[in-house]
Amino acid sequence: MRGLVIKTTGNSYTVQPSDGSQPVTAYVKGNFRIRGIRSTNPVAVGDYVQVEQQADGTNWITDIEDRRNYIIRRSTNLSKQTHILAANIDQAILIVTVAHPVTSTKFIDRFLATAEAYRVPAVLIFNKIDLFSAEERQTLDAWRSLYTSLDYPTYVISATRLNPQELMPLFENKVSLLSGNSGVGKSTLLNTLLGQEITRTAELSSIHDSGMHTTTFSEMYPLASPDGHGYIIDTPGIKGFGSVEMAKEEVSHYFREIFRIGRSCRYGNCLHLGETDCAVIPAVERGEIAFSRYDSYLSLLGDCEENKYR
Ligand SMILES: Nc1nc2c(ncn2[C@@H]2O[C@H](COP(=O)(O)OP(=O)(O)OP(=O)(O)O)[C@@H](O)[C@H]2O)c(=O)[nH]1
Ligand SMILES: [Mg+2]
Ligand SMILES: [Zn+2]
Repeated sequence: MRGLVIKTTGNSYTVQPSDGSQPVTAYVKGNFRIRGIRSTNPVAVGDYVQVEQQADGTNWITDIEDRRNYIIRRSTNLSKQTHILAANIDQAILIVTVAHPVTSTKFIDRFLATAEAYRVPAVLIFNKIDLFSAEERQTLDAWRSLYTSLDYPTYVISATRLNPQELMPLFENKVSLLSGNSGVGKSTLLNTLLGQEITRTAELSSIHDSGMHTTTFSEMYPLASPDGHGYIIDTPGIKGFGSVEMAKEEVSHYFREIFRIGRSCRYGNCLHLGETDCAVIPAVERGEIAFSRYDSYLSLLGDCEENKYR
């Protein structure tokens, strides 16, 4: 049968059969490898797999369908081994608050750039609007119109007063990854959407002595929607979504407007740092590119410099 992997533990997987029957526990043969990926875990949450039942009743994963996308974490900085946190993500959702606590635009832009790099559609949810002063509301409006102008879907909510049906269409029939700074209201929103207080079953276990691998057990939580089949992924590893290694030349590809305008620069490899006939800097000066976006771009570029000897 075909199914969706909704939970991984050390050596077993929970698979939700595509026909809607009860989830089953399945195992993976030790020598199972996916072409071209050196990963510490061959199967990840979000994978569509084939499961075959043996005569003794045990279920084995025999095949994995090609992934649309996946989010990885390098096991260690130096290692080429990677750990797949989740596969086939439909959208990455960032919860943002302009105050209490303030989410920096650098953090937002880093998240958006990472989502672009992984080819995962990104969505911004602005939360805690019940708390804002007039000035904070102005900031909210400015941020919202900036990101809307870049074609990112935005929502404005108050998670503590939310009727879950309001946001259900955004989550329904999709696998969503939830991210955001501490205190922005992720758990509040999650509990509302799932209709229950979820226990944090995502466990983190590291084998520090060998320095070889870190394992994250991931789980997708089903939505509390009567007929929808949406899932929300929330694991400790995914909280760090927003830090991916990029080559310097690549960074501007993940800032939509900088990429678009940068195509008019004289040099194809222009980093928009003051090169001759750069189209980006004049666009920043004219206000066509928001200064905060250019600033975030520079900050991400700076990170690449720092990491170049790693
Ligand atoms: N007034 C107000 N308070 C909110 C809102 N959403 C969340 N809160 C409160 O903000 C606090 C933090 O919310 P959490 O849901 O725990 O935040 P979190 O993102 O899960 O934080 P971490 O688990 O630390 O990452 C709690 O006291 C919530 O009740 C909102 O829309 N309005
Ligand atoms: Mg929380
Ligand atoms: Zn340029």
